[in-house]
Amino acid sequence: MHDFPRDFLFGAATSAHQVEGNNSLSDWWEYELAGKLKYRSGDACRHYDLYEQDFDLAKELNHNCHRLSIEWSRIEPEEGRFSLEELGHYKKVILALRRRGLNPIVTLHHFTNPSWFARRGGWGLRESSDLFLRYVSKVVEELSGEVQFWVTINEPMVYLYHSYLLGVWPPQEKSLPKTQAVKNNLLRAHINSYRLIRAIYQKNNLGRPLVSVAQNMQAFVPCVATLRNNIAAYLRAKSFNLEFIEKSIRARALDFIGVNYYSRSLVELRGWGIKNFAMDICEGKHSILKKNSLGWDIYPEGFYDILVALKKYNLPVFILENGICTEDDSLRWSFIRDHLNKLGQAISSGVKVLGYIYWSLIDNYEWDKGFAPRFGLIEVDYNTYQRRIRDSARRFAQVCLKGKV
Ligand code: IFM
Repeated sequence: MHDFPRDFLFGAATSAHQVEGNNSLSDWWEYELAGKLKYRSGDACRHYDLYEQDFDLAKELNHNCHRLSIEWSRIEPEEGRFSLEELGHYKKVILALRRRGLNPIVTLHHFTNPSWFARRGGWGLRESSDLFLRYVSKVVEELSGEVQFWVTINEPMVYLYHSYLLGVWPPQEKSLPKTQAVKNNLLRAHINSYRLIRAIYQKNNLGRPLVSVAQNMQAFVPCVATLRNNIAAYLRAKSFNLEFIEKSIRARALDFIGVNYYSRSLVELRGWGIKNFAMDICEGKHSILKKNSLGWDIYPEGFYDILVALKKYNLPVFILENGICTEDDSLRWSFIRDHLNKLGQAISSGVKVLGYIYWSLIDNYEWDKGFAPRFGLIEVDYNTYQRRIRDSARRFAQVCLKGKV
C-alpha cells in the first residue's frame, strides 16, 4: 500500500492531432492525404467539439489535472498569420478544465507541425527555433493567467527517431546528419521557449511557471549480458533518456523532469556503427513478459529503476505519460496498479514526484498504427463517437480519490 503526497496530481493526457479531428493544416494531415501514411486521422475522436463532455468524464473519474496539446498549425495557419479564433478556442478549452477543477498541463509541440513550416524545411532549418518561439509567445501571452505547467516539446527523441532516422513519420527522412541538426534545433527551441515563458510570466506579474519537456524514457536492458550489449544499453539510456534533459539542466532550463514511460527495449548490438548503437534491438521475440497490443513488453521494474536514477538531478519528477494499449481491460488495470506501486516505491526511496498522468484519457489515433491500439481509460466508438468509461478507469478513479494504491 502506498500513499501519495497530499497535493499529488492525478490525470490523463491527450494530444491535439490524436483526438481533435480535422487537423487539416498540419504536415501529418498532408502526408495522410497523400497516402504516405497508412491511416488517416479524419475526425479522430471529434474532441475539438466534444471537449466539454470529455472533461466532464475526467472530473467524474476524480482527476485533478489534464494534459493536452495546442496545435501550432491551427494557431498559425500561414506563416506569420495568427488565428485569434483558434487562440480563443484553446482559451475556452483551458477555462473548461479550470471550471472543473482540472489543472491544465499544456504541451506546445506534440509531433505535428504546420504545413507551411514543414514545407520551409521544418526542424531542419536553423531558424526553426525562432519560428516556433513566435507561436509560443502568442499562446503563452493568451493562456498564462490560467496555466502553471508547460511542456515545450513532447518526446523529442521519439520524434527524431521516427521522423529523421527510421523515416516512418513526416518528413520521412533517414539521415544521421539531419537527425543531429534537428536534435540541436529542438534543444534550442526548448531552451529558448523556457526563457521566453519565464519572461512573459515575470512581465505580467504572474507566479512562477513550471516548464519542462516530456521525455520518453525506456528501460534499456541488454538482451544477453555481453560486454558489448552492456555498453550499448548504457549508451542508449544516456543518449535516448538523458542527454536532452541533462543539456536542458545545464542551460538552467528545466523546472521538473517530465517522464513518459511505457516499456523496455532489449538491446543487442549487431555492429559498431553509430546507427547500431542508436537502434539495434533484439529481434528474437523470446521475451516472456506480458505485452501490450503493439507487442511492447510490460516492465514496471524499469519504471522504478529509471525514477530512482533521476534522483541525482535534484529536480522533481512528473509522470506525464504512462499507459497501455490493450483489448483486455483487466490487463490495463493491472498495468496501472503495478506502475503506481513502483511509483510509490520510488517516492519512498526519496524521489520527489509531482503527479501521475495516464496515457490516454480516451482511445485515439495512434499515429502510423491508426485507431486499432486502444490506450483509453474511456472507450471511443468511432461510428457514433460515443464514450464509455472502462472499468480500469473506475479503479484508477478510486486511487485518485483516496490518494493511495
Ligand atoms: O500516443 C503516443 C503519444 O502521442 C506519445 N507518447 C506515446 C503514446 C503511445 O505510443
